Amino acid sequence: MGLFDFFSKQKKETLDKGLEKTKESMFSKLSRIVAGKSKVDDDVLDELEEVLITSDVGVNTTLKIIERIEKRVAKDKYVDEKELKNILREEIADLLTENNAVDNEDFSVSENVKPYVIMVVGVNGVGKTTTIGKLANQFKKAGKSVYLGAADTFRAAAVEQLVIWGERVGVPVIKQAMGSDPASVAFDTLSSAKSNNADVVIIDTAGRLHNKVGLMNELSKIKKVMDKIVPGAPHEVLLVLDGSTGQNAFEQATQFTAATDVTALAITKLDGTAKGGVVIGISDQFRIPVKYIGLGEGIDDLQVFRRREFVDSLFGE
Ligand SMILES: Nc1nc2c(ncn2[C@@H]2O[C@H](COP(=O)(O)OP(=O)(O)O)[C@@H](O)[C@H]2O)c(=O)[nH]1
Ligand SMILES: [Mg+2]
Repeated sequence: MGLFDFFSKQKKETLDKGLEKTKESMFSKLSRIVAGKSKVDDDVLDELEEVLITSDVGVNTTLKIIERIEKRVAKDKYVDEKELKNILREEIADLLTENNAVDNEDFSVSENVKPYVIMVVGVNGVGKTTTIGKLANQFKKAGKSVYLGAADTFRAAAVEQLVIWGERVGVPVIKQAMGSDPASVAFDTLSSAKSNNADVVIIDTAGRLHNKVGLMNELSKIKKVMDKIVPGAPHEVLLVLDGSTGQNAFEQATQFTAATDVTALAITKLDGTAKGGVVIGISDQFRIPVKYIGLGEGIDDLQVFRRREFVDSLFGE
């Protein structure tokens, strides 16, 4: 069982509320295609395919889902809207869980690895700093001592924002002047964390994807420096993706995972978007696990992604 692994009512409410728009959009489309029909025929399947694709599930994952449904309704063609919803829910849940029977947990911070280092990457504006603040809060609440490193030195506002999160959560933020070497900030952060016997370090970075080689070099340099101070660091490289950008998030996941060794994904801003289906596609298409989902700007609006819970919330009771 993970550190923060209790699924409270409040968490479920946050999840349900966050997925509301995706749900509404998906189900109004679904209702339309099955209205007045009692049979899942080729037309219904074609339209279902369109619903899933326009809900940002992605073409490959959609085709897999349709194939499963085709097989399933082959012998039992007469279904109503409620049954179709149920079939869809079950097939999506099964698809997402079949390769990976064990559901996600929080980052397992081992007592033997000190400090446990998480490097956070992703393009500007996706929610890296916010996710770091929320994560730091979760670790702190679990009794861990946390250090944050402001290695997004590209913009002054980025450093400032992390400092504000540090104050809010009550954890130290190691920073340097804007424009300084990110690897040097990472060095300082890991050194301080180590000498203070901290449990967790989270490093913010700048993600400038316009220059892939430059980004790759910068991230490798930061990693190399970390490994010198804490052998094996970073223990996790968390790629943050903005779920509200739909297929763009897919694209970014493809590019970043090619540029650096990403170990986990976080998909943010699922509240306020109808593109939440992207989580289904990304979770199916990438072998790297979606660990966290962002469901709002608040400090508690970050949850461990659990596939079954997610699908259940999306499809209601
Ligand atoms: N609604 C919503 N907004 C978010 C979420 N995560 C981040 N944001 C907002 O997205 C904007 C950019 O976030 P930030 O952490 O600065 O992104 P960064 O540039 O990647 O560090 C900020 O206004 C955040 O409040 C989320 O899960 N939901
Ligand atoms: Mg930032």
